[in-house]
Amino acid sequence: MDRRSFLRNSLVATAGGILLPKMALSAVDPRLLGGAEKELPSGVLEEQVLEALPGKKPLIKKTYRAPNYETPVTYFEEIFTPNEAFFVRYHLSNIPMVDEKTWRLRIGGDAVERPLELSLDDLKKNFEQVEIVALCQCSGNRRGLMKPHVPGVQWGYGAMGNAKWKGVRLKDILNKAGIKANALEVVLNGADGPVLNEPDFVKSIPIWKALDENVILAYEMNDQPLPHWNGFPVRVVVPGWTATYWIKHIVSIDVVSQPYKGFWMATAYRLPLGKFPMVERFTSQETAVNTPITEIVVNSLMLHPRDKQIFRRGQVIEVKGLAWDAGYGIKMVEVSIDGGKTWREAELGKDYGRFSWRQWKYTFKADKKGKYVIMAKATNRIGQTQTFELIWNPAGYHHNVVQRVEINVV
Ligand SMILES: Nc1nc2c(c(=O)[nH]1)N[C@H]1C(S)=C(S)[C@@H](COP(=O)(O)O)O[C@H]1N2
Ligand SMILES: [Mo]
Repeated sequence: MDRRSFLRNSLVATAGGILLPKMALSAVDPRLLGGAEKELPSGVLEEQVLEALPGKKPLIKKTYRAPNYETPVTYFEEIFTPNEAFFVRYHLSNIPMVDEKTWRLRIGGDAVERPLELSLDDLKKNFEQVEIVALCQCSGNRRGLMKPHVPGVQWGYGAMGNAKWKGVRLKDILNKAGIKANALEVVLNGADGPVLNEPDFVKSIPIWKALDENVILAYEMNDQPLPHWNGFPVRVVVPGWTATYWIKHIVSIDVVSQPYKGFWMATAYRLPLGKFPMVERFTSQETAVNTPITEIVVNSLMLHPRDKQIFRRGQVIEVKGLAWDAGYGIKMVEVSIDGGKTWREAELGKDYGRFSWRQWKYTFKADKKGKYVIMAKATNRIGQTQTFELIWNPAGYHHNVVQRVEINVV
């Protein structure tokens, strides 16, 4: 956003302006961290508090300027993450409250035939409405578990959420504006911006991805208008790709014929080439050594049992959690109760669509006393699976190491 609108808006709603109640000054209850407490750097653990942003439930505060708040894993028992508990991630601290009446979406760029300006009413009335369930996961989810540790927000397990998104297809809007043959990328910018001279958070996606029928501009989340902190009034939803491309408070979309070279594309959100499996590539942004992050890697989260939980001999133990991938679909989740020596297939829950996470469970009777090391590993329909060894990378992305949970049967 430009400097004039920054001055106009900054008094209203910079994240820094409001004094918030601290919900707890002690460390966050480990039950909300789902085991991440074992691996987070110690300074991070001690500084963590639960704090409620306006309109939100108390979430695990990581940083306040810019606002970065993690969802306690207890909310992941529900298939749809409640809007008030959905995680919040920002790079910059000038976050204006957008008025839906004056909000406009500008479509332009050198590879567009007819630049457009749309109001929220235009979006809702003149384009087909679609709904899609999709997991929104930060590229750096679980960064705090990286060893050696890397700089950046020290997320545990909760920088993600699953929601039902309603909106219009980006492709319908681009087609209305008319795309020239030389269109290469689509540049996305939101209403938030820097406070000083940091680079504005602007992202691009390849034109072929922008024209994918699953990519939408969403104005509803779980049947409600988007919460302010999750992109009111409209955000981009790029199912299957990490949330860095899911631009909130979207105000401009430019179809361009040249690779977009801003900081958040050229420098940040990059992976070493060849380290991770990657089907959907962003070739116009690749260099000889690295690539922008694209698809979410196959992953799972065990919600039960909890680490160090104690059970009685003869008790039936339910191992359960979630599994997800970039949208190929989860084929199976295998569970081990003997530290990885043997594996059994878990039962998959209802399928809410290929971009949604999927619940799974496996029950067994604990008929021996002693320690059990429980593990869960998801595999998708194209054969991708989770790793046992961390694939370390300097920005701390794509952590999908198989979890180990230790319980005691007495
Ligand atoms: N306008 C804007 N959109 C943004 C960001 C941002 O800083 N500004 N961060 C992105 C990143 S990296 C993530 S992980 C998601 C987080 O979405 P959420 O805050 O709704 O959970 O928003 C994305 N969209
Ligand atoms: Mo992110």
